[in-house]
Amino acid sequence: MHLVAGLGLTGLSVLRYFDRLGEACFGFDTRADFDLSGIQAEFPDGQFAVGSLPPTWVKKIDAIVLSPGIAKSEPWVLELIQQGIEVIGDIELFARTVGQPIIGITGSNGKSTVTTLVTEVLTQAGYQVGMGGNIGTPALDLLASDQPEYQVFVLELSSFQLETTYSMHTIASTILNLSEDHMDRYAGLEDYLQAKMNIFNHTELAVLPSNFPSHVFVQAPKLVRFGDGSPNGVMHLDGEDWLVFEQQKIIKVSDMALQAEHHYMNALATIALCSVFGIETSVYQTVFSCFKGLPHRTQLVAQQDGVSWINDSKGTNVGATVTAIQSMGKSANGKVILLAGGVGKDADFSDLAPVMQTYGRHSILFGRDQNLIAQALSSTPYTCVEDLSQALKLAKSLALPGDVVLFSPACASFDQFKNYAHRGQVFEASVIELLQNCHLQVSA
Ligand code: UMA
Ligand code: ADP
Repeated sequence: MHLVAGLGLTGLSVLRYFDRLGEACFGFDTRADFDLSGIQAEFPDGQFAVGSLPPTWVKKIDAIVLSPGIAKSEPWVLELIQQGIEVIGDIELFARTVGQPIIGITGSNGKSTVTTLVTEVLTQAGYQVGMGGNIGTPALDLLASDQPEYQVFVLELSSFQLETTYSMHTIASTILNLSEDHMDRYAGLEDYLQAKMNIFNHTELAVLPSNFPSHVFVQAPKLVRFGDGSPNGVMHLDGEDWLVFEQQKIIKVSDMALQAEHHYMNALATIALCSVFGIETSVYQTVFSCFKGLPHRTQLVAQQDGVSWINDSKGTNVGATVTAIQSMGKSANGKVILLAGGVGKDADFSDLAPVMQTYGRHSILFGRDQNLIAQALSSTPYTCVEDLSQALKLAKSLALPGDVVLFSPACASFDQFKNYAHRGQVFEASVIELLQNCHLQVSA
């Protein structure tokens, strides 16, 4: 019997998958306070446990379907592995089930953006596309009976999901970029990279950034690089900057709705991944000239007194926040006031200092690991505050016309918020309230 380990979104999708097949399975969550009532109502015949694994189950388990939030290195998982029990994830089950082409997307940053762009390009080109994975819809839910007959699947895959994925065949796959994340779960960058490398286990086309570590060997029938120094990049031709792919001008950079280096990289990765479908240039032009980015990714919330307030709540690691500071700093007339903090996931925050030296006016730090960020930023001006509301008031008092107040926490959110989206919503609502109140005070 299968043990479905973890009863979050993924676990639920796995339970539904086995339910559709008419296969009984055990459901288990390590959180002792996990509320089983919803799951028990949906699966009245299921057997569920929380806290610790019932010993009577162990000899009946053939395989574990492990949720991404549970590490394979947990002692109880290791014990079962030692007894010869196979550990797979929802993506492995998905890959064993579907016959349609799969495009796989991982990387430290830009995954959701590129997953969405690839989906939009293929949809615009006439394909019925199933988009899922780490982006939010568990992959197995794309196979439910109420779903359309998809012709191609586009999956955003986290390193956690790739740890338990072995046999997935992809028509095209990418590791978009590599910078530290989840160091509370991995021994180091190399360990984290090894998990991500599973995306290339069986791929027809491997898409890699030109600055991908040169010691890493990627085996694939075709390999395409994008970015600086590769033939697929931003090129100055006939007096204009163009995205060029395989010697073809795709779109003038000035015609793209999003302007910044990382947006060009995300677009190039999209073109490389979709190249296996022979997409017309006009399709890319339509998509890139319309795509204004996903919510909570460097989105303008308000402008007042020459100050722009930007929500980048999805900046959940140092690499994402460095990118956001650079792209906001380069385009601003003034300086960046950074609002950062939360759960640091054992990150090294030192890369924030040089970009704040170049582009920053002040950093305002909140949340659990604010002192770790403060240490890294000690050579630049910063203030630690209790919460977001204090951070916003201080930002308002420090900002000068032309400045950008950038909410890019470089951390996970779960010390003070439900998730990054909730954190972004609270930021946006608080900014609007603060600016409205200020306006009323001014006009009163
Ligand atoms: N947990 C336990 N014990 C359990 C099960 C879970 O303590 O038995 C904890 C985990 O440590 C984690 C939380 O519960 O803190 C959720 O874990 P989960 O594996 O149940 O997560 P799901 O609800 O299934 O959501 C997962 C992804 N979450 C994680 O990998 C932590 C979602 O990505 C993804 O959208 C969803 O599957 C569908 O595929 C979220 C995420 O934060 C957005 N991903 C990380 C990231 O992007 O950085 C990897
Ligand atoms: P992910 O799904 O990997 O978290 P997103 O597409 O949601 O990535 O973007 C999250 C944040 O990462 C953005 O707000 C931006 O600050 C940063 N980002 C996006 N694309 C890139 C890129 N190609 N390189 C570096 N940082 C990026």
